[in-house]
Amino acid sequence: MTDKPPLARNEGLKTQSRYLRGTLSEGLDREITGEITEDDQQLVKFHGMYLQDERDLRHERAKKKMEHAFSFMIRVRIPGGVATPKQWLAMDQIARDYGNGTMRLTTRETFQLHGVIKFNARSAIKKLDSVLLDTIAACGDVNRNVMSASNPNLSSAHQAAYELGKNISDHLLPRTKAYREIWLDGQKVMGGEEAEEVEPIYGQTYLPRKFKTVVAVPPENDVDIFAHDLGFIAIVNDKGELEGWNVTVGGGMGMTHGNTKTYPRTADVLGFVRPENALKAAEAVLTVQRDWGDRTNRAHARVKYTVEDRGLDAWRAEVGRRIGTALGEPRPFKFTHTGDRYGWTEGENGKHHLTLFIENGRIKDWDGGAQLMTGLRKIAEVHDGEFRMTSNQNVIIANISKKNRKKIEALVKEHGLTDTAGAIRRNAMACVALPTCGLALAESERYLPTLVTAMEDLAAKHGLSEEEIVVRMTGCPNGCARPYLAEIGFVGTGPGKYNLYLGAAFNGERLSKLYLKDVGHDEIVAAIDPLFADFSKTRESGEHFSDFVIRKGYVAKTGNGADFHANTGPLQASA
Ligand code: SRM
Ligand code: SF4
Repeated sequence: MTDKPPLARNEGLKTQSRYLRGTLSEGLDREITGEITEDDQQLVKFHGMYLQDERDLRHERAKKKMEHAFSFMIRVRIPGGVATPKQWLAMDQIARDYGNGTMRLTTRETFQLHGVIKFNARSAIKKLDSVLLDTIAACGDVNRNVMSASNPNLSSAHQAAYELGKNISDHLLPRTKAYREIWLDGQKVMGGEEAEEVEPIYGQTYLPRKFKTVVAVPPENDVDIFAHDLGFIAIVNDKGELEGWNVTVGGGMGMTHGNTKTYPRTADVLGFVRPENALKAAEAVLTVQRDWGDRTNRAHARVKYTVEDRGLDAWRAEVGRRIGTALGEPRPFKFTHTGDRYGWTEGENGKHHLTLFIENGRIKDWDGGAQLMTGLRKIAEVHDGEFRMTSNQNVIIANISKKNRKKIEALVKEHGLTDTAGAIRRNAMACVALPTCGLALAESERYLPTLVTAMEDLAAKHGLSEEEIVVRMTGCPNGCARPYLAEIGFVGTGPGKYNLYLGAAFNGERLSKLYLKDVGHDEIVAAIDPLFADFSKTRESGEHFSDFVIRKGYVAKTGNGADFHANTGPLQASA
């Protein structure tokens, strides 16, 4: 008999945590330090927070023998990215009272706040609670914030996508009372520590790893469905009626440089479910992963590896068994793009929507530049619709009444908010990286705007100024801005150095391949220049840059790019 490998350390931690309590409460009260214990740092993630430190200050503080400048990053749970004006105003207030005075719209349709010191964390969460927002399960080994198609045109399919996402989010929410107990009223529920709480879906060890769910409405793939553990693709018939959902499993971005056992992977289409079975399908996929996922090695614990290990047929059979009916054959679908459509649109309900470009999702009043924080606050003060955060780090001022349109237009202009940007910039995203992300190897959010300017100069030189090219950057290989699904992707390898990836499909269905390793700014510009020149001269009509680099052999369509796994794209429905 072979010895079973031991469980990962976090498994024991979860078991002993009394449903995610650990010693968090005591740690928050410990006045001598801004830190919490290492174990509690793992547990606090399930409560939507990360303990970070300001990396720009590390050196200086170390010289003065001071502890790191610790603070929490707080991630809010907002299914489908829909927030009311009142909630926006509360977020704005919390950011200014307790955070670093800015807000971050993430790649998963929600807000993040940075710089909230431990002693202010409870006040911040209480303020969130007062507008019915919370942070539970925004991070941790659970189903995270569920994203749904953010296009506000509000067809019935878009409405159904939002409702499915919201229902999945509610249904798969941890039931522990620890969140309320620790952050809000402090009341121990039913005797608190001794209470026999049950997590009916998760059990006391929750999931092996994070789990991400999205809902898409073709032809838009704004949620980047193939990047996620679980996805639903709306199947709408010719009459505009929702017939059901194709279910996708096994997408994920994270990898580790030099470790070929880790890799990004696009999700596969598992099968089709009728609307009444969609929630059951979500629970089934999650519980299959709960039971089959690898609890011994966290680097191998995402759904994508379980799909590779067990095979799609086994997954299909087991998910069908748990739903109580076999999955149908996947239905045909077609995605055209992943980006947002900026500017004004009118919905079926006659209301207006304005999609604003927020560079890298950072909302702040820029010195001598756009006053994004103030402008959006003023809009929230008069807006009678809602805000919809997009998975491209932008925001839609949605459902604007006729009487408000002029007022909002004036505020947009006055504060330098914009629905226009160069073609590359408006298709670009960067993860946070330095100075807050503890895993960053290189700059991302603070550097990409400069690189985009250089790339747009090259585009102009080659007559490509209007060309939509998806560009994404991350400060490490974890893939938080989904760089392996960008036509041009940059992944940090060390200070000022990036791996350059090319060739992911414009519609998000195919991964990119490694083109150059460890290149800095000048080398990147030198590499892009001839590619743009050739593209400009020899592209075929309507051809996207990523299809061009494959056709011309700059990178392979299939197979590995250096440390890449050979997964070439999702299994498509046959039609
Ligand atoms: Fe991420 C870890 C930021 C979307 C894959 N991610 C982190 C942490 C928490 C760093 C850490 O563990 O200490 C980053 C905090 C930085 C900071 O200072 O704020 C972080 N991730 C982000 C955000 C804020 C990027 C952004 O600029 O918008 C996104 C927040 C999303 C949200 O609202 O929930 C964010 N992260 C993603 C995505 C994209 C997505 O989900 O669509 C991915 C790739 C998809 C995936 O999960 O495979 C992603 N983040 C990771 C990973 C790699 C996971 C893996 O399977 O290997 C890590 C590291 C980890 O989990 O060990 C990570
Ligand atoms: Fe941090 Fe890496 Fe995610 Fe960027 S990709 S936010 S550097 S973990």
